[in-house]
Amino acid sequence: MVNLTIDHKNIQVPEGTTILKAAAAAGIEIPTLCFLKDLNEIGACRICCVEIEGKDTLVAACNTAAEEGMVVYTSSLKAHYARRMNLQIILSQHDFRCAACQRNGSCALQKICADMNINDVPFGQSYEKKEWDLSFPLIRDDSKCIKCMRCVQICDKVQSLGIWDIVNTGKRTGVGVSKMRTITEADCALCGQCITHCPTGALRERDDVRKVMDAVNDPDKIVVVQIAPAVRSAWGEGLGLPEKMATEKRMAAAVRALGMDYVFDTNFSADLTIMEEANEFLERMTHREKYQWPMYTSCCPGWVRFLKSQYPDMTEQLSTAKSPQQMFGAVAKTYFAEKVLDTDPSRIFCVSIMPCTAKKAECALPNINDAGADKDVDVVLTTREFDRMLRSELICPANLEEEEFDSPLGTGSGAAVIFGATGGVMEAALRTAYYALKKENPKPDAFKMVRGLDEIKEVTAEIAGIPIRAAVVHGLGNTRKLIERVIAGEAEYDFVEVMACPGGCAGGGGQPITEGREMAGERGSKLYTLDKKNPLRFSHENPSVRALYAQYLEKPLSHRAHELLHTDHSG
Ligand code: HC1
Ligand code: SF4
Repeated sequence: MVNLTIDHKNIQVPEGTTILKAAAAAGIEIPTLCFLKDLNEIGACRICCVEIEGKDTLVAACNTAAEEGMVVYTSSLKAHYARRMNLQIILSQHDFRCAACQRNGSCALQKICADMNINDVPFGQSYEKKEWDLSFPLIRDDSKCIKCMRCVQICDKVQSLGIWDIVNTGKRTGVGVSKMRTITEADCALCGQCITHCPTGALRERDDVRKVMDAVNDPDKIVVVQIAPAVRSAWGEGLGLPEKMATEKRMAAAVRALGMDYVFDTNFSADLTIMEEANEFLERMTHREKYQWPMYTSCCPGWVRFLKSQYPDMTEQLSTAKSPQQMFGAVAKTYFAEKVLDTDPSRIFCVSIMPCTAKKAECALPNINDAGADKDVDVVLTTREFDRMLRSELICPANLEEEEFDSPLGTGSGAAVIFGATGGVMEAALRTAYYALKKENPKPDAFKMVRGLDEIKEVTAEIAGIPIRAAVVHGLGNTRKLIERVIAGEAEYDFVEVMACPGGCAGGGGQPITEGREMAGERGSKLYTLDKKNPLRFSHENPSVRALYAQYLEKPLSHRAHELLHTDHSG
């Protein structure tokens, strides 16, 4: 242990602890901009500079270890003025037209400048603005980049893709797509983790709010909305809504208040996915020799992009089941249009609210549209876009009464809502596989060993004498490790769930930005609570899914089900 004082407080910390952590342990918060715990502790922004008694130069608190007898001042005159000056230098290279920035209100730079009472920039301004394909779901704006390196580190160390790197030299040094590629040439999975970890507006999603409002205002369009499982665990964060107000039923009311015609639930089609995917898995197990193993889940489009670019030979190992988002679109524009509304599918405008940026690319895949209309899902909005849309349409959810989802595509089980947390798809699938093999339900929580935030979870579930070797992984770096182990023959599985984002969709790249806090665990817990409270715990018991099979699809893996609900991932 080492003893030191920070701002006159005596502190004892283990050897090797940084000044930043030591201060935090004593309740002293040193501001930072580039710091990302365990990933980016490089002192690049110099905002965390502190003064140490007896030393002429200031040090960065995030990468300087506390030493025995150190006397640290976090806001001495010298430290305070250096911090201000460093901020002003950053601002001199930053387009600070905050009023017209997507991150207005959630920008770490804006907040620190406000906290530091910065009201002038005594230097001339100069920043680069490079061309970018604005139709791509992920947008980089160099004029907002503060070269903190967070995106470089998250993409490299957590997602193992290394899409970003330092580019150019001298005064023009900045961050851009690595290896001289454009973003469309690079293998970006579109997970959006670089967006949620960017402190400013340098990275953002393509904003599709206008397209949705145009459809709402088009009298010929019937706007049908689906809400992804994980969105309900986070939408209130971006609006400052107290947790008890941010319910799924109040979200349904808010969607209606926006003028949408039908509010449905991706949980419905997550149950449908389980019916198809669990049966596909059992089918593959019956004809084991015909397939490469393991079978991988296919509902996360970031993961599917990753697999197709990094391990293209393994594409056939993906379940052919479309994601719940795409199954929903296909069902909305066939069954719902024909059997419920008796209308032409081209009148239906299908909007998804997703915690995800990769879903924007998924709905545009050429081979994903089977309902006969233009696209099965027309527009995907992230949770952040949904929150912005509510604000710009002057809707205050706190003033709305809770409302039910519409029927019939608005009913989902507890097994479906946990799709939004890492392990949830596997747990839901095992619940239904158990029923398929044993003709009776397991205890609803029988497979809870796949929950939690461990990097890779492995379990062998013995059902009706058949051992199912399952694994669950989240984060693409962890996924690469798992695949490499399988390739090397060090691990063998039958069924693997992969989610590209750490924590699963709860930590998705389209969720509200919570600077300095990883929220996936907390949001995931909310989803497990919703599962527990739901009287329906099994996908195969969803009455709306049963009706869909009885009236339209016949049975899982039927010819019609294959046409509408499966894909060969060739798009
Ligand atoms: Fe997900 Fe999924 S869980 S991929 O994270 O399979 O986005 O929430 O909607 O499609 O259900 C996302 C979440 C979501 C799909 C489902
Ligand atoms: Fe990397 Fe994901 Fe960002 Fe793409 S979206 S650059 S894969 S972190």
